Amino acid sequence: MAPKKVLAVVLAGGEGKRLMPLTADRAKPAVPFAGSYRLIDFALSNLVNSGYLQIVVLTQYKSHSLDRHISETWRMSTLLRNYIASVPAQQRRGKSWFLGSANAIYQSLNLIHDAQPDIVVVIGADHVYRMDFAQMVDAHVKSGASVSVAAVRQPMNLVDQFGVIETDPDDPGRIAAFVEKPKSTPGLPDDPDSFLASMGNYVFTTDALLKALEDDAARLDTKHDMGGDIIPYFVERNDAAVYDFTTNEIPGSTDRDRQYWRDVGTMDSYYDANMDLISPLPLFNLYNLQWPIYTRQSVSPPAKFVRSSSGQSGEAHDSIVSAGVVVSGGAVQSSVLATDVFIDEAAEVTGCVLLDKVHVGAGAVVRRAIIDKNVRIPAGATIGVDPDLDRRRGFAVTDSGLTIVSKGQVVPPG
Ligand code: ADQ
Repeated sequence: MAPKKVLAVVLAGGEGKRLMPLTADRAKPAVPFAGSYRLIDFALSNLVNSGYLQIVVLTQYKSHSLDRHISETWRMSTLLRNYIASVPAQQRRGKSWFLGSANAIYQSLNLIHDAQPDIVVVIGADHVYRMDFAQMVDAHVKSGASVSVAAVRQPMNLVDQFGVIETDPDDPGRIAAFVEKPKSTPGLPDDPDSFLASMGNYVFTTDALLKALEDDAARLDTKHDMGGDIIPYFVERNDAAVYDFTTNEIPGSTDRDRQYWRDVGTMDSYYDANMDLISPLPLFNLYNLQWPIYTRQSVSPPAKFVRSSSGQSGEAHDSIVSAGVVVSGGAVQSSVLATDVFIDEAAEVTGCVLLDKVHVGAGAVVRRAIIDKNVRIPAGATIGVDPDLDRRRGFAVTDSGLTIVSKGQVVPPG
């Protein structure tokens, strides 16, 4: 098979409402994850490791920290026409911002016309996984369809959060029906508690994508959404193939690790995905250097664990601890600490995700909480111990009892 010229389009302009308050001030793909990464690093690492080096990232909503991260971290040589370019909404087709994910691509068609690819790979920017898109592109070309949709099984309780794929029993590689975020769906024949979810990753034959976007733009009854409008457009024409994520091979990965895929769309799933990394045999392995996940290297000094002035030792167990962290006489358990976090003496941090530069004062107790960047927790304060008290102090508390303190929130002492 002759190699195909591929342009990758990363959709990074969504608001990420369900990740509030972490997305109050930043785009969802820029949300920090696993200590030193941003969510978008997983999508971009997958593309680069797949050998796809012409990548445009379509940004819009509160995109400053995302644009900065891309330009500082993902600088690439323009030699050989390799690039990762962050492209903000520019109103190239009239006076509206991106109306939906399909409209984001429609407004950016100049990028496709410039690159003249055979194939356009379109992916989201807010999932944690490893995937070799070159294998999906090969399968797409073999399928003869105009679009291929990557698919993975998900538990039935999440059905209203995903595009649901029904395959054709006579031709299991074809999509017979596709419904975006239905209230319910029949389970799979061999597993009634699961359904087949779209991963929001698509491979298109370029001409077919261009025609679908033009047709969509001319319609009135559309939300200009990839999952809601463009994929159903191809399914109605019996022209959509499914790509089974579980067949994707990753060098250096165990079966468990290579089948890991998490949509970190809500605070609870964001928290759980962080926790998946810290068990002794983690569900997702950040240490597979045959398929590295790239990110910005911090200039902070190495982490250290020291005795406080009163002689109490600083320690961390079953935790990820990033550069610049100082644990000075406090105890950290089952937590993810981002860069430059400081834990003072006799403080207890258990089951937490602390983002950059969080300061936990002496004797403070923080449990099952996500603490956003720069928050200072005063000496003796408690967070995550009494959910009603947390709510009264203006912190978000999820149904599962997870407390979130957002950027700029002041934690009262005591
Ligand atoms: P969602 O993630 O809920 O479902 P959406 O909110 O459209 O769909 O986000 C998809 C991607 O597009 C995200 O990376 C987002 O940042 C981006 N995006 C959203 N609106 C945008 C806009 N106006 N401009 C630019 N980018 C935008 C999708 C699919 C489902 C699938 C799930 C998998 O629609 O079918 O099951 O992803 O998580």
